[in-house]
Amino acid sequence: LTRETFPAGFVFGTASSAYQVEGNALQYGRGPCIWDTFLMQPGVTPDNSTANVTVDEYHRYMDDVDNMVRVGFDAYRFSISWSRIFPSGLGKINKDGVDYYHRLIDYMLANNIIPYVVLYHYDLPQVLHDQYKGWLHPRIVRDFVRFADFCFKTYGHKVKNWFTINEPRMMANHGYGDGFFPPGRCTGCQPGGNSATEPYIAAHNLLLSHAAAAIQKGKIGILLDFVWYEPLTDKEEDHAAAHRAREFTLGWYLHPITYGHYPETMQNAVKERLPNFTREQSEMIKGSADYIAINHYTTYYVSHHVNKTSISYLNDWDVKISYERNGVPIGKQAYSNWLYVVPWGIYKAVMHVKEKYKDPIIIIGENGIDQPGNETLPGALYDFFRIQYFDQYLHELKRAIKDGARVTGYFAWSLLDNFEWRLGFTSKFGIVYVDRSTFTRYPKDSTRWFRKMIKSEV
Ligand code: GCO
Repeated sequence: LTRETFPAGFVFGTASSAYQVEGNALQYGRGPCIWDTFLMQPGVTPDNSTANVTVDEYHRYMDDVDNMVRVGFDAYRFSISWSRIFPSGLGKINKDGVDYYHRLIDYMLANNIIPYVVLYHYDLPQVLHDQYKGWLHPRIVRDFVRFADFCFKTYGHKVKNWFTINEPRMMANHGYGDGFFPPGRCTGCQPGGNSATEPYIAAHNLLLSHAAAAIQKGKIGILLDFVWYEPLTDKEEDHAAAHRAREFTLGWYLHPITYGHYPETMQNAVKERLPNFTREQSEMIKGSADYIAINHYTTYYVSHHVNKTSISYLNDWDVKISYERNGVPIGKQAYSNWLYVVPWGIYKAVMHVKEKYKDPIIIIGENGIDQPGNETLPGALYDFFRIQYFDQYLHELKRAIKDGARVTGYFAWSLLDNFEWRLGFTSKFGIVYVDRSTFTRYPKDSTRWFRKMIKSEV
Protein backbone atom coordinates (compact mmCIF):
# COMPACT_ATOMS: atom_id res chain seq x y z
CA LEU A 1 0.00 0.00 0.00
CA THR A 2 1.49 3.33 -1.00
CA ARG A 3 -0.01 6.76 -1.44
CA GLU A 4 0.78 6.70 -5.17
CA THR A 5 -1.90 4.09 -5.57
CA PHE A 6 -4.53 6.54 -4.28
CA PRO A 7 -5.93 9.23 -6.59
CA ALA A 8 -3.88 12.40 -7.04
CA GLY A 9 -4.65 14.97 -4.35
CA PHE A 10 -5.96 12.37 -1.91
CA VAL A 11 -5.61 13.74 1.63
CA PHE A 12 -4.28 11.70 4.55
CA GLY A 13 -4.71 13.03 8.06
CA THR A 14 -5.63 12.28 11.63
CA ALA A 15 -8.67 13.45 13.56
CA SER A 16 -9.32 14.60 17.11
CA SER A 17 -11.84 16.67 19.03
CA ALA A 18 -11.39 19.64 21.33
CA TYR A 19 -12.82 18.01 24.42
CA GLN A 20 -10.78 14.85 24.01
CA VAL A 21 -7.35 16.46 23.58
CA GLU A 22 -7.19 20.11 24.63
CA GLY A 23 -7.34 19.87 28.39
CA ASN A 24 -7.39 23.15 30.33
CA ALA A 25 -11.09 22.55 30.33
CA LEU A 26 -11.97 25.36 32.68
CA GLN A 27 -8.95 27.55 32.11
CA TYR A 28 -8.09 30.47 29.88
CA GLY A 29 -11.63 31.70 30.07
CA ARG A 30 -13.38 28.61 28.74
CA GLY A 31 -16.94 28.16 29.97
CA PRO A 32 -18.27 24.77 31.08
CA CYS A 33 -19.82 22.41 28.56
CA ILE A 34 -22.24 19.56 29.17
CA TRP A 35 -19.41 17.00 29.40
CA ASP A 36 -17.76 18.93 32.26
CA THR A 37 -21.00 18.79 34.23
CA PHE A 38 -21.65 15.14 33.40
CA LEU A 39 -18.18 14.09 34.53
CA MET A 40 -18.68 15.68 37.93
CA GLN A 41 -20.74 12.64 38.91
CA PRO A 42 -18.52 9.87 40.26
CA GLY A 43 -18.17 6.65 38.29
CA VAL A 44 -18.96 8.01 34.84
CA THR A 45 -15.64 6.68 33.56
CA PRO A 46 -14.10 3.38 34.72
CA ASP A 47 -10.87 5.13 35.79
CA ASN A 48 -12.76 8.08 37.29
CA SER A 49 -10.92 10.34 34.88
CA THR A 50 -12.09 13.67 33.55
CA ALA A 51 -10.87 15.62 30.55
CA ASN A 52 -9.73 18.60 32.61
CA VAL A 53 -6.14 17.97 31.57
CA THR A 54 -6.28 15.07 29.11
CA VAL A 55 -3.23 15.30 26.81
CA ASP A 56 -2.81 19.07 27.07
CA GLU A 57 -2.85 19.81 23.36
CA TYR A 58 -3.72 23.37 24.32
CA HIS A 59 -0.06 23.82 25.27
CA ARG A 60 1.52 21.06 23.22
CA TYR A 61 -0.05 21.60 19.82
CA MET A 62 3.36 22.30 18.30
CA ASP A 63 4.64 18.86 19.34
CA ASP A 64 1.54 17.33 17.85
CA VAL A 65 1.79 19.17 14.56
CA ASP A 66 5.51 18.31 14.43
CA ASN A 67 4.58 14.65 14.76
CA MET A 68 2.10 14.95 11.89
CA VAL A 69 4.81 16.48 9.74
CA ARG A 70 7.23 13.69 10.63
CA VAL A 71 4.77 11.05 9.52
CA GLY A 72 3.93 12.95 6.36
CA PHE A 73 0.26 13.67 6.95
CA ASP A 74 -1.38 16.34 4.79
CA ALA A 75 -4.16 17.43 7.12
CA TYR A 76 -5.47 17.56 10.66
CA ARG A 77 -9.13 17.44 11.59
CA PHE A 78 -9.82 19.12 14.93
CA SER A 79 -12.82 20.80 16.53
CA ILE A 80 -13.41 24.21 18.04
CA SER A 81 -14.76 24.28 21.56
CA TRP A 82 -17.86 26.48 21.45
CA SER A 83 -17.56 27.42 25.13
CA ARG A 84 -13.92 28.40 24.68
CA ILE A 85 -15.01 31.02 22.15
CA PHE A 86 -18.30 31.96 23.82
CA PRO A 87 -18.07 30.90 27.49
CA SER A 88 -21.75 31.63 27.98
CA GLY A 89 -22.93 30.25 24.67
CA LEU A 90 -23.14 33.62 22.97
CA GLY A 91 -22.43 37.23 23.72
CA LYS A 92 -19.11 37.92 25.34
CA ILE A 93 -16.17 36.58 23.37
CA ASN A 94 -13.23 34.93 25.12
CA LYS A 95 -10.16 36.34 23.41
CA ASP A 96 -7.81 33.67 24.84
CA GLY A 97 -9.90 31.02 23.15
CA VAL A 98 -10.03 32.86 19.84
CA ASP A 99 -6.25 33.31 19.92
CA TYR A 100 -5.62 29.67 20.73
CA TYR A 101 -7.18 28.50 17.47
CA HIS A 102 -5.29 31.17 15.55
CA ARG A 103 -2.02 29.87 17.02
CA LEU A 104 -2.92 26.28 16.19
CA ILE A 105 -4.06 27.05 12.64
CA ASP A 106 -1.09 29.33 11.92
CA TYR A 107 1.35 26.70 13.09
CA MET A 108 -0.36 24.08 10.97
CA LEU A 109 -0.31 26.29 7.88
CA ALA A 110 3.33 27.17 8.42
CA ASN A 111 4.00 23.43 8.35
CA ASN A 112 1.76 22.64 5.39
CA ILE A 113 -0.82 20.78 7.41
CA ILE A 114 -4.28 21.57 6.01
CA PRO A 115 -6.92 22.37 8.65
CA TYR A 116 -10.27 20.53 8.51
CA VAL A 117 -12.28 22.23 11.20
CA VAL A 118 -15.33 20.83 12.99
CA LEU A 119 -17.66 23.29 14.69
CA TYR A 120 -19.32 20.91 17.07
CA HIS A 121 -18.12 17.66 18.61
CA TYR A 122 -20.43 16.82 21.55
CA ASP A 123 -19.48 19.83 23.71
CA LEU A 124 -22.56 22.03 24.09
CA PRO A 125 -22.03 25.06 26.34
CA GLN A 126 -23.73 24.12 29.60
CA VAL A 127 -25.64 27.41 29.78
CA LEU A 128 -27.53 26.62 26.59
CA HIS A 129 -28.76 23.42 28.12
CA ASP A 130 -29.68 25.22 31.33
CA GLN A 131 -31.46 28.04 29.53
CA TYR A 132 -33.56 26.13 27.03
CA LYS A 133 -32.46 22.47 26.91
CA GLY A 134 -30.01 22.92 24.08
CA TRP A 135 -30.64 20.63 21.11
CA LEU A 136 -34.21 19.99 22.20
CA HIS A 137 -35.22 23.56 21.50
CA PRO A 138 -35.48 25.20 18.05
CA ARG A 139 -33.68 28.25 19.42
CA ILE A 140 -30.43 26.30 19.21
CA VAL A 141 -30.50 26.78 15.44
CA ARG A 142 -30.09 30.54 15.72
CA ASP A 143 -27.37 30.24 18.37
CA PHE A 144 -25.42 27.62 16.45
CA VAL A 145 -25.54 29.78 13.33
CA ARG A 146 -24.15 32.74 15.25
CA PHE A 147 -21.32 30.66 16.64
CA ALA A 148 -20.62 29.21 13.18
CA ASP A 149 -20.67 32.65 11.54
CA PHE A 150 -18.24 33.94 14.09
CA CYS A 151 -15.86 31.06 13.29
CA PHE A 152 -16.20 31.55 9.52
CA LYS A 153 -15.54 35.26 9.89
CA THR A 154 -12.62 34.78 12.24
CA TYR A 155 -10.84 31.81 10.67
CA GLY A 156 -12.36 31.58 7.20
CA HIS A 157 -9.45 33.30 5.46
CA LYS A 158 -7.21 30.48 6.72
CA VAL A 159 -9.56 27.51 6.86
CA LYS A 160 -11.16 26.26 3.64
CA ASN A 161 -12.52 22.92 4.81
CA TRP A 162 -15.28 22.84 7.40
CA PHE A 163 -17.65 20.43 9.05
CA THR A 164 -20.71 21.55 10.97
CA ILE A 165 -21.48 18.70 13.34
CA ASN A 166 -19.79 15.48 14.29
CA GLU A 167 -21.97 12.40 14.64
CA PRO A 168 -25.36 13.97 15.32
CA ARG A 169 -26.74 10.48 15.81
CA MET A 170 -24.50 9.87 18.82
CA MET A 171 -25.79 13.08 20.38
CA ALA A 172 -29.40 12.24 19.62
CA ASN A 173 -29.17 8.61 20.64
CA HIS A 174 -26.89 8.82 23.69
CA GLY A 175 -27.57 12.37 24.85
CA TYR A 176 -31.36 12.15 24.55
CA GLY A 177 -32.14 8.47 23.94
CA ASP A 178 -30.46 6.33 26.59
CA GLY A 179 -28.69 9.01 28.63
CA PHE A 180 -25.26 7.41 28.19
CA PHE A 181 -23.80 10.78 27.15
CA PRO A 182 -24.65 14.21 28.52
CA PRO A 183 -27.06 15.80 29.02
CA GLY A 184 -27.98 12.25 30.12
CA ARG A 185 -31.63 12.31 29.18
CA CYS A 186 -33.85 9.27 28.80
CA THR A 187 -37.26 10.80 28.97
CA GLY A 188 -40.17 8.41 29.23
CA CYS A 189 -37.77 5.48 29.37
CA GLN A 190 -38.10 2.20 31.11
CA PRO A 191 -34.99 1.26 33.12
CA GLY A 192 -32.16 0.54 30.73
CA GLY A 193 -34.38 1.76 27.93
CA ASN A 194 -34.37 4.38 25.30
CA SER A 195 -36.62 7.35 24.62
CA ALA A 196 -39.29 7.31 21.91
CA THR A 197 -39.40 11.05 21.35
CA GLU A 198 -36.39 13.17 22.29
CA PRO A 199 -33.84 11.55 19.94
CA TYR A 200 -36.04 12.58 17.01
CA ILE A 201 -36.45 16.12 18.27
CA ALA A 202 -32.74 16.58 18.96
CA ALA A 203 -31.86 15.13 15.54
CA HIS A 204 -34.30 17.50 13.87
CA ASN A 205 -32.68 20.52 15.48
CA LEU A 206 -29.21 19.17 14.74
CA LEU A 207 -30.13 18.85 11.06
CA LEU A 208 -31.65 22.31 10.92
CA SER A 209 -28.58 23.75 12.65
CA HIS A 210 -26.28 22.01 10.21
CA ALA A 211 -28.20 23.32 7.22
CA ALA A 212 -28.63 26.87 8.49
CA ALA A 213 -24.91 27.13 9.28
CA ALA A 214 -23.63 25.47 6.14
CA ILE A 215 -23.57 28.63 4.08
CA GLN A 216 -20.16 30.23 3.73
CA LYS A 217 -17.29 30.64 1.30
CA GLY A 218 -15.19 27.54 1.80
CA LYS A 219 -16.33 23.94 1.58
CA ILE A 220 -18.50 22.47 4.27
CA GLY A 221 -19.86 19.06 5.16
CA ILE A 222 -21.10 16.97 8.04
CA LEU A 223 -19.61 13.94 9.82
CA LEU A 224 -21.90 10.92 10.12
CA ASP A 225 -21.13 7.75 12.03
CA PHE A 226 -21.95 4.74 9.91
CA VAL A 227 -21.69 1.16 11.05
CA TRP A 228 -22.20 -1.21 8.14
CA TYR A 229 -25.26 -3.42 8.80
CA GLU A 230 -25.05 -6.79 7.10
CA PRO A 231 -28.08 -9.11 6.94
CA LEU A 232 -27.57 -12.10 9.23
CA THR A 233 -29.11 -14.50 6.72
CA ASP A 234 -30.19 -14.38 3.11
CA LYS A 235 -33.82 -14.25 4.11
CA GLU A 236 -35.67 -11.32 2.68
CA GLU A 237 -36.82 -10.19 6.12
CA ASP A 238 -33.20 -9.88 7.28
CA HIS A 239 -32.31 -7.86 4.20
CA ALA A 240 -35.21 -5.57 5.01
CA ALA A 241 -34.02 -5.36 8.63
CA ALA A 242 -30.50 -4.38 7.55
CA HIS A 243 -32.02 -1.77 5.28
CA ARG A 244 -34.00 -0.34 8.20
CA ALA A 245 -30.91 -0.27 10.40
CA ARG A 246 -29.08 1.80 7.78
CA GLU A 247 -32.03 4.15 7.36
CA PHE A 248 -32.39 4.68 11.12
CA THR A 249 -28.71 5.59 11.48
CA LEU A 250 -27.18 7.07 8.33
CA GLY A 251 -30.38 7.73 6.38
CA TRP A 252 -31.85 9.69 9.28
CA TYR A 253 -29.38 12.45 8.35
CA LEU A 254 -28.14 11.76 4.87
CA HIS A 255 -31.58 11.27 3.36
CA PRO A 256 -32.76 14.79 4.34
CA ILE A 257 -29.41 16.25 3.27
CA THR A 258 -29.74 14.61 -0.13
CA TYR A 259 -33.49 14.59 -0.72
CA GLY A 260 -34.98 17.11 1.73
CA HIS A 261 -37.02 14.69 3.85
CA TYR A 262 -36.65 11.75 6.23
CA PRO A 263 -36.44 8.21 4.78
CA GLU A 264 -39.82 6.65 4.12
CA THR A 265 -38.89 3.67 6.28
CA MET A 266 -38.60 6.01 9.23
CA GLN A 267 -41.73 7.96 8.42
CA ASN A 268 -43.71 4.72 8.30
CA ALA A 269 -42.35 3.42 11.57
CA VAL A 270 -42.17 6.59 13.67
CA LYS A 271 -45.25 8.37 12.27
CA GLU A 272 -46.32 11.42 14.25
CA ARG A 273 -43.33 11.21 16.60
CA LEU A 274 -41.06 12.14 13.70
CA PRO A 275 -40.95 15.95 13.28
CA ASN A 276 -41.70 17.50 9.89
CA PHE A 277 -39.66 19.89 7.84
CA THR A 278 -41.52 22.87 6.42
CA ARG A 279 -41.16 23.38 2.68
CA GLU A 280 -38.56 26.08 3.31
CA GLN A 281 -36.59 23.96 5.76
CA SER A 282 -36.64 21.07 3.37
CA GLU A 283 -35.23 23.27 0.59
CA MET A 284 -32.56 24.58 2.95
CA ILE A 285 -31.46 21.09 4.00
CA LYS A 286 -31.44 19.56 0.53
CA GLY A 287 -27.92 19.81 -0.87
CA SER A 288 -26.50 21.38 2.30
CA ALA A 289 -23.19 19.50 2.17
CA ASP A 290 -20.27 19.86 -0.25
CA TYR A 291 -18.98 16.51 0.96
CA ILE A 292 -20.13 13.76 3.24
CA ALA A 293 -17.78 12.45 5.88
CA ILE A 294 -18.34 8.96 7.15
CA ASN A 295 -16.90 7.89 10.49
CA HIS A 296 -16.59 4.19 10.03
CA TYR A 297 -15.12 1.60 12.39
CA THR A 298 -17.09 -1.61 12.29
CA THR A 299 -19.83 -3.89 10.96
CA TYR A 300 -22.67 -5.82 12.64
CA TYR A 301 -25.14 -8.50 11.60
CA VAL A 302 -28.81 -7.61 11.62
CA SER A 303 -31.91 -9.76 11.69
CA HIS A 304 -35.63 -9.07 11.75
CA HIS A 305 -36.94 -8.86 15.29
CA VAL A 306 -39.98 -7.10 16.65
CA ASN A 307 -39.98 -5.94 20.25
CA LYS A 308 -42.96 -3.81 21.14
CA THR A 309 -42.78 -4.16 24.91
CA SER A 310 -41.94 -0.48 24.84
CA ILE A 311 -41.80 2.17 22.18
CA SER A 312 -38.36 3.71 21.70
CA TYR A 313 -35.96 4.93 19.06
CA LEU A 314 -34.13 1.58 19.04
CA ASN A 315 -37.31 -0.51 19.08
CA ASP A 316 -38.63 1.47 16.13
CA TRP A 317 -36.12 -0.34 13.89
CA ASP A 318 -37.57 -3.84 14.51
CA VAL A 319 -34.14 -5.43 14.33
CA LYS A 320 -31.76 -7.47 16.37
CA ILE A 321 -28.03 -6.77 16.14
CA SER A 322 -25.54 -9.59 16.54
CA TYR A 323 -21.81 -10.02 16.42
CA GLU A 324 -21.60 -13.61 15.21
CA ARG A 325 -23.14 -16.04 12.78
CA ASN A 326 -23.32 -19.75 13.58
CA GLY A 327 -20.86 -19.21 16.42
CA VAL A 328 -18.32 -17.45 14.21
CA PRO A 329 -17.60 -13.86 15.27
CA ILE A 330 -17.98 -11.24 12.58
CA GLY A 331 -14.38 -10.18 13.13
CA LYS A 332 -11.66 -9.93 15.75
CA GLN A 333 -12.74 -7.87 18.69
CA ALA A 334 -10.93 -4.69 19.66
CA TYR A 335 -10.52 -3.42 23.20
CA SER A 336 -13.85 -1.63 22.86
CA ASN A 337 -16.69 -4.11 22.99
CA TRP A 338 -18.50 -2.36 20.11
CA LEU A 339 -15.63 -2.67 17.66
CA TYR A 340 -14.95 -5.71 15.48
CA VAL A 341 -12.43 -5.79 12.68
CA VAL A 342 -14.42 -6.24 9.45
CA PRO A 343 -12.44 -4.64 6.60
CA TRP A 344 -14.99 -5.39 3.86
CA GLY A 345 -17.52 -3.31 5.79
CA ILE A 346 -15.86 -0.07 4.76
CA TYR A 347 -16.14 -1.08 1.10
CA LYS A 348 -19.86 -1.74 1.43
CA ALA A 349 -20.44 1.40 3.50
CA VAL A 350 -18.74 3.64 0.97
CA MET A 351 -20.44 2.02 -2.03
CA HIS A 352 -23.80 2.37 -0.29
CA VAL A 353 -23.26 6.11 0.19
CA LYS A 354 -22.19 6.44 -3.42
CA GLU A 355 -25.12 4.55 -4.84
CA LYS A 356 -27.90 5.73 -2.61
CA TYR A 357 -27.05 9.39 -2.10
CA LYS A 358 -26.25 10.71 -5.57
CA ASP A 359 -22.57 9.88 -5.69
CA PRO A 360 -21.33 12.58 -3.30
CA ILE A 361 -17.74 13.49 -2.53
CA ILE A 362 -16.90 11.23 0.40
CA ILE A 363 -14.31 11.69 3.12
CA ILE A 364 -13.51 9.03 5.68
CA GLY A 365 -13.75 11.28 8.73
CA GLU A 366 -12.64 8.66 11.24
CA ASN A 367 -11.34 5.12 11.14
CA GLY A 368 -9.19 3.42 13.72
CA ILE A 369 -9.00 0.97 16.60
CA ASP A 370 -8.08 0.46 20.23
CA GLN A 371 -6.07 -2.74 20.59
CA PRO A 372 -7.23 -5.54 22.83
CA GLY A 373 -5.21 -5.88 26.01
CA ASN A 374 -3.68 -3.19 28.07
CA GLU A 375 -1.66 -0.71 26.08
CA THR A 376 1.13 0.26 28.48
CA LEU A 377 4.76 1.08 27.80
CA PRO A 378 6.80 -0.35 26.23
CA GLY A 379 4.40 -2.91 24.68
CA ALA A 380 1.99 -0.20 23.56
CA LEU A 381 4.50 0.94 20.97
CA TYR A 382 4.39 -2.35 19.06
CA ASP A 383 0.84 -1.99 17.78
CA PHE A 384 0.74 -4.62 15.06
CA PHE A 385 -2.99 -5.22 15.55
CA ARG A 386 -3.64 -1.55 14.73
CA ILE A 387 -1.32 -1.62 11.70
CA GLN A 388 -3.18 -4.61 10.32
CA TYR A 389 -6.48 -2.84 10.83
CA PHE A 390 -5.35 0.24 8.91
CA ASP A 391 -3.74 -1.82 6.18
CA GLN A 392 -6.82 -3.96 5.60
CA TYR A 393 -9.32 -1.12 5.82
CA LEU A 394 -7.32 1.05 3.43
CA HIS A 395 -7.07 -1.80 0.94
CA GLU A 396 -10.85 -2.10 0.99
CA LEU A 397 -11.22 1.66 0.68
CA LYS A 398 -9.01 1.59 -2.39
CA ARG A 399 -11.23 -1.08 -3.87
CA ALA A 400 -14.24 1.25 -3.45
CA ILE A 401 -12.31 4.06 -5.13
CA LYS A 402 -11.45 1.73 -7.97
CA ASP A 403 -15.14 0.92 -8.30
CA GLY A 404 -15.95 4.59 -8.72
CA ALA A 405 -16.51 6.01 -5.24
CA ARG A 406 -15.39 9.62 -5.09
CA VAL A 407 -13.37 9.44 -1.88
CA THR A 408 -11.01 12.38 -1.45
CA GLY A 409 -9.56 11.95 2.01
CA TYR A 410 -8.98 9.68 4.96
CA PHE A 411 -8.58 10.63 8.61
CA ALA A 412 -7.27 8.09 11.08
CA TRP A 413 -8.69 8.28 14.56
CA SER A 414 -6.54 9.36 16.26
CA LEU A 415 -3.09 10.94 16.44
CA LEU A 416 -2.91 10.60 20.24
CA ASP A 417 -4.25 8.34 22.92
CA ASN A 418 -6.84 10.66 24.39
CA PHE A 419 -9.98 10.96 26.50
CA GLU A 420 -12.30 8.28 25.14
CA TRP A 421 -15.61 9.58 26.55
CA ARG A 422 -17.27 7.02 28.85
CA LEU A 423 -14.16 4.83 28.70
CA GLY A 424 -11.94 7.62 30.03
CA PHE A 425 -8.29 6.78 29.35
CA THR A 426 -8.78 3.02 29.46
CA SER A 427 -9.26 2.83 25.70
CA LYS A 428 -6.45 3.98 23.43
CA PHE A 429 -6.99 4.84 19.78
CA GLY A 430 -3.76 6.79 19.19
CA ILE A 431 -0.92 6.10 16.83
CA VAL A 432 1.09 8.08 19.38
CA TYR A 433 1.17 7.01 23.02
CA VAL A 434 0.97 9.74 25.64
CA ASP A 435 2.52 9.35 29.07
CA ARG A 436 -0.02 11.30 31.05
CA SER A 437 2.29 12.03 33.98
CA THR A 438 4.84 13.85 31.82
CA PHE A 439 2.75 14.38 28.66
CA THR A 440 5.62 13.01 26.61
CA ARG A 441 4.50 11.67 23.24
CA TYR A 442 5.86 8.28 22.10
CA PRO A 443 5.12 7.37 18.47
CA LYS A 444 3.91 3.79 18.09
CA ASP A 445 4.92 1.51 15.21
CA SER A 446 1.74 2.51 13.39
CA THR A 447 3.23 5.99 12.83
CA ARG A 448 6.11 4.33 10.99
CA TRP A 449 3.66 2.28 9.01
CA PHE A 450 1.82 5.44 7.95
CA ARG A 451 5.08 7.18 7.17
CA LYS A 452 6.17 4.37 4.94
CA MET A 453 2.81 4.28 3.19
CA ILE A 454 2.55 8.04 2.72
CA LYS A 455 6.14 8.87 1.92
CA SER A 456 7.00 5.54 0.34
CA GLU A 457 10.09 5.30 2.49
CA VAL A 458 11.05 3.36 5.61
C1 GCO B 1 -16.75 10.69 17.44
C2 GCO B 1 -16.14 9.57 18.15
C3 GCO B 1 -14.78 9.86 18.66
C4 GCO B 1 -14.30 8.64 19.40
C5 GCO B 1 -13.90 7.57 18.43
C6 GCO B 1 -13.46 6.30 19.08
O1 GCO B 1 -17.77 11.08 17.87
O2 GCO B 1 -16.25 11.20 16.47
O3 GCO B 1 -16.97 9.27 19.25
O4 GCO B 1 -14.85 11.02 19.43
O5 GCO B 1 -13.23 8.94 20.22
O6 GCO B 1 -14.99 7.28 17.61
O7 GCO B 1 -14.54 5.73 19.76
